[in-house]
Amino acid sequence: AQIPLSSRSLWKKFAVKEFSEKSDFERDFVHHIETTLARSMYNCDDLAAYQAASNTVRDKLIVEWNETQQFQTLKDPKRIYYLSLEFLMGRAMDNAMLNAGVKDLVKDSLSELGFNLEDILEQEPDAALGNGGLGRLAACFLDSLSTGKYPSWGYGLRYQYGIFAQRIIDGYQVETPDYWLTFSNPWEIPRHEIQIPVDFYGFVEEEFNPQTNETKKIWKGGERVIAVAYDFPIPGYSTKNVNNLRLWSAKPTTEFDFSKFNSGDYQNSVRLQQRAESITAVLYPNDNFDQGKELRLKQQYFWVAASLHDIVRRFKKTKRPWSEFPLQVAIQLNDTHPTLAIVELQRIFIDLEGFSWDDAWEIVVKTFGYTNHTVMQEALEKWPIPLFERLLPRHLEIIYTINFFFLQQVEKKFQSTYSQKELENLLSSVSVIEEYYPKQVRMANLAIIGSHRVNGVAELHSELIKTTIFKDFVKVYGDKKFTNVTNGVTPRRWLREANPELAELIASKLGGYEYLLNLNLLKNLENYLDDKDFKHKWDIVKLNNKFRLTKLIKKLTGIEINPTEYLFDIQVKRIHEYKRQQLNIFGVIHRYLWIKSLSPKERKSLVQPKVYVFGGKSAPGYYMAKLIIKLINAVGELVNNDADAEGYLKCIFVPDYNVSKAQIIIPASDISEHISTAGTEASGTSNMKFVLNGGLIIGTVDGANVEITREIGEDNIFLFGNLAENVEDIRHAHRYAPHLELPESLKQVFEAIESGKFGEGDEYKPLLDSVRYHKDYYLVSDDFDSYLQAQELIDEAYKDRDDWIQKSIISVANMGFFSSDRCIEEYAEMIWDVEPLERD
Ligand code: F58
Repeated sequence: AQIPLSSRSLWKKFAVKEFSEKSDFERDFVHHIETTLARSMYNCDDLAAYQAASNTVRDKLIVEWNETQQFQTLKDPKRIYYLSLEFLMGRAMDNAMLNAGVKDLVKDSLSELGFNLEDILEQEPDAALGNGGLGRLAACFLDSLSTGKYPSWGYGLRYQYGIFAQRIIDGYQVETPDYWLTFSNPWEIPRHEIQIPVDFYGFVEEEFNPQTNETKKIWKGGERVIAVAYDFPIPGYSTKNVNNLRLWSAKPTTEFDFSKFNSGDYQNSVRLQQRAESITAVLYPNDNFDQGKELRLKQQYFWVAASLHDIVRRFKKTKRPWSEFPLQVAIQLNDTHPTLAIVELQRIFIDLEGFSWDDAWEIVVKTFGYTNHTVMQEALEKWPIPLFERLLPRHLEIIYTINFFFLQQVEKKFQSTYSQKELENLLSSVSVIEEYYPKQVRMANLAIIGSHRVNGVAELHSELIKTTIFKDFVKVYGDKKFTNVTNGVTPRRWLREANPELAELIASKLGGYEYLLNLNLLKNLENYLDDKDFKHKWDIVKLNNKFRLTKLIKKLTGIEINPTEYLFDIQVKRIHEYKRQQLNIFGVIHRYLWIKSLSPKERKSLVQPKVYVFGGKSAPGYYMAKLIIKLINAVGELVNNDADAEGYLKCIFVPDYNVSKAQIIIPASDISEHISTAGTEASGTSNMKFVLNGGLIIGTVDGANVEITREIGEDNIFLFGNLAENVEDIRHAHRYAPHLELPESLKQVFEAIESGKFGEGDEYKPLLDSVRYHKDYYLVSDDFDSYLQAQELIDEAYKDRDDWIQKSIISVANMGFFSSDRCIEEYAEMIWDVEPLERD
């Protein structure tokens, strides 16, 4: 409804003004305390202060968010829609203040009002709607999209429970629910007026139209759920541009199943309603867990259907011809989880808008792009046909038709040059349907066929997908369809917010914070390599960050560490066999045994004191990963209490690793570990964050480590281990060696574990056996000695502190490439064909 012209001047007179002075902030803060929270100065703790402060900052965002959205509606540019089942946002408040440039103002105001900003910020729960790298990448991309002024929306799910909170009890991981919405969340705007019905199950009917002589398929859904929109404003840095992240929440329909009701089955008709809410109740903490799979597919369709409905509605409002759809809409699929969007859009065009198949399909393919995040076979999504058919009968039909036309095209292309057998093999490899028992839908194949571009997330990874899992698609399409966009991270959160002291030191040399918008400016730090005072300050910043981390460690584990004495060696990421935390902890044990073998005098002269810090969650059903966590904690228990190791070795497991802890942990590293078996880590992004914060890395020649090495120079990184190109041959050899011959170093470690030093030796048998007797799939034994050598080089290099600082500065100076702003520019140019839109 529009406001009559005669009333508009009144509206304009009272339009909300953003605060820009301390006194405005203070007035709004008190207003929120007294009205929004119904509290007073006599009844205001840190939590209430956080809520009032965040509401005040939020109000400022909302004004800009509204104006941005209105402006974009008016200009109607091409928009990017980033579909991700995960957005691992972390906290919003600090980021919002920094991006809006009001942090100092808020800090001073709060102090005048009797509060300490740092304590207030601690009150905010993390928005942890993601598992790891994939979800955090999506969050960095949103920051860069807003900062780069790209008209864009994120679409995801508003889980009531994010990734579980991890507790460590007797050394074991215990999962507890993360209910993050206990207090009202000021960073979301419920849009109760935006309610989109989503159907499941049911059947497909054919309708004959005698006029056109055509039959039409109509899907009659059997269960209806309502998608309610929640909007999260995403501020850009140093711009008034505020984009939107729309997360859907499932609600029951108000329609009632009267057949059940009338037959007296009231309880069941209510239960069906309650079932609706379960769709967005919880983020799946893993994917190798078969139970609950149907709900996961339901989540995917629920999200995709609601998002596409929204996107199509927005397009239709412009009254443009359908042929302009791909000129106005770019949809990026973050992994295969949203692949159903391809099918849903085709369904909308065919069944609801009455397009011909070919017209519809041409638009669909031009609209979508697909990002792959893994080469590991077991991680590729597949859905059993029987389940699919029950839940989404019409979509399955459409998939069959997509596949039919695609395979026909392949056959035509190869029938004259391929033998019958070769052709059959090719067809069965690229088919969307896997013909085993049960038959399955291969989502990656569908995503490739339905997109105009497929990208990997680091150079090595993008090459690997072309030569391994998707090689047959390269035969079909040539390699133009396949491209690379190396990942990046936002320097706003991962430098300025996480490491304010380093950010300020850098700003003092580069003439301000402009480098946060053009990270290549960091290169100018190389002008200060001989500046003694600068290098000294660089060193002090690192030490201060170590202090900050040891404070956190003390709070979480009770363990006290004097940071001045130790080199900090950190590995924080999801616990996975391929990421090889086991290699790291075996290395720690090796070092411990060595320290024990030395006399006190030898220790003093030979041992570089080190703290090993681990952090990360295991999927709840991942037995081996949980065993690794247990071993790390058991090693810590022994080592941290051994007088011989005092002052030389500490081993810490930081419980419940998350984004806000990462912001404290990452700036404190001297060395961080990125040691996946070569060819398994698609990119990695924490490697970039660590180096950007002045830490060096020990790593394998894997993922983005390769490009980091190219940028910063191989003198500034500690690489080790077998290369990806050799991994398959080594695995092959292992298969024919039922008992692997271990290197002497690893034998000692295994003996120590089996002797019961770290609790019941038997407990770790599966972990040791996976190396000794079960083919050592991740090449732990092959890379162990090379890993130890790299660690020795680190100890040696750390002794020359001046040279170490030099390495650190050179590394940071050359990290410009790894800004997620650069990623977004590459996507915009190569995949989306969109331009930024400046607000006037
Ligand atoms: C990660 N994938 C890659 N998946 O492992 C990492 O190398 C890369 O840097 C990052 O993506 C960003 O490209 C990842 O995090 C998941 O967590 C999936 C969540 C959903 C189920 C399957 C795993």
